[in-house]
Amino acid sequence: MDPTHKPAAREPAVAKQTASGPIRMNFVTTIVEHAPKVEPSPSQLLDWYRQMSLIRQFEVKCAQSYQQQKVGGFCHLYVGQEAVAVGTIAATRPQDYIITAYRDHGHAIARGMEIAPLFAELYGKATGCSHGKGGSMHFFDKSKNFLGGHAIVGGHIPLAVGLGWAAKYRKEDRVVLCYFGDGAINQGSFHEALNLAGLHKLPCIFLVENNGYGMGTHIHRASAVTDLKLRTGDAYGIPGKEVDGMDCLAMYHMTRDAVEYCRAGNGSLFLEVKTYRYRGHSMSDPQKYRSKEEVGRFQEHDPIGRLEKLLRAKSIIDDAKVNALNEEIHQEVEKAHALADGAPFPPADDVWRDVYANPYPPYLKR
Ligand SMILES: Cc1ncc(C[n+]2csc(CCOP(=O)(O)OP(=O)(O)O)c2C)c(N)n1
Ligand SMILES: [Mg+2]
Repeated sequence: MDPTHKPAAREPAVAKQTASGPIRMNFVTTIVEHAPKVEPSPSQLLDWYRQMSLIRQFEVKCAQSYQQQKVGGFCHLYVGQEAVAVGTIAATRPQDYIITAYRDHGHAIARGMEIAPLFAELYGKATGCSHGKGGSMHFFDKSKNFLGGHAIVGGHIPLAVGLGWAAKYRKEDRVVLCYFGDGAINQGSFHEALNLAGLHKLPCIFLVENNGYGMGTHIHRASAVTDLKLRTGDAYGIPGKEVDGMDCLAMYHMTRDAVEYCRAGNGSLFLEVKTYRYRGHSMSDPQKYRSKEEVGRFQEHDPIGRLEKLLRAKSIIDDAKVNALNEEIHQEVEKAHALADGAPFPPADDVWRDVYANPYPPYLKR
């Protein structure tokens, strides 16, 4: 190589023609803050605190139930990441689509799904949100535009692009919020999907919950470029931004801006959310790849603790209110669990249902 060679100067931001008209190529990785900052009300803050606490207690009960062998299949807990689902979904409208990967309990609860059908789904019961056939990784509620719960890493990202395409084609006022883990970033599906979203300026927010690990592999051992927010601007014309995923308020404000940006027809966005899972990858993870000290360092920034501190500083809650709220949530979780526990399993011939959209006659048992 010529030692006098200097790399070419970076191409300046220019207007380029795309399939859907001119866009400004975005080499800058921050997005314009479009929406005026609207501070959440005390009741909203309290509601988010409640939701995060409900997710955590739900997950703790899931872990217990799993150990009692009530849960079939895999189970990936969301403990530590609660602020991401709660803060982001709070900034959406009910018509916006939510689609996520297999660590989906928090998103389903933040979207307003009842927890009894979620427990029932984990236990394989007929009253489960997916009739007991999906399990932990396939929570789903069409009525709430919560479109899963997907087990294949990166497999749902093209589906999110399809949803964005449909919304744009039908001129519907909808935004798609698509969550995935840092492990999905190097999947081909991610790159194919983001290329199309960038090309057609689809109303999609791609949100990577970067918890530092894909199963037991640290991101630095899996990715050539670990500053994820940089990876879609130059490549696909989709600006990226980084946010503290342990801060519910930061998540809310950032998503509010992002949703406004997409709704205004500016195209897609990519959000890198720095977060951390306190539990293992799944229930059967001995966690040999990290130390207790590392987990402890993140727990010092616990998202529920941080919001609680803010609520106390604003005199919205005190010890008595915190205790009452936690007891109320505990009762709600126990009641929902008991309901699911006592529910029937699906009848055996249910195995033939929900296989095809238009059932093939021999399987059409009823
Ligand atoms: C295509 C595909 N390859 C491998 C797996 C096995 N697998 C399940 S979870 C996982 C790690 C994904 O990590 P990440 O995307 O960071 O999500 P997190 O578990 O951290 O939420 C892998 C490799 C899979 N489900 N799908
Ligand atoms: Mg991860």
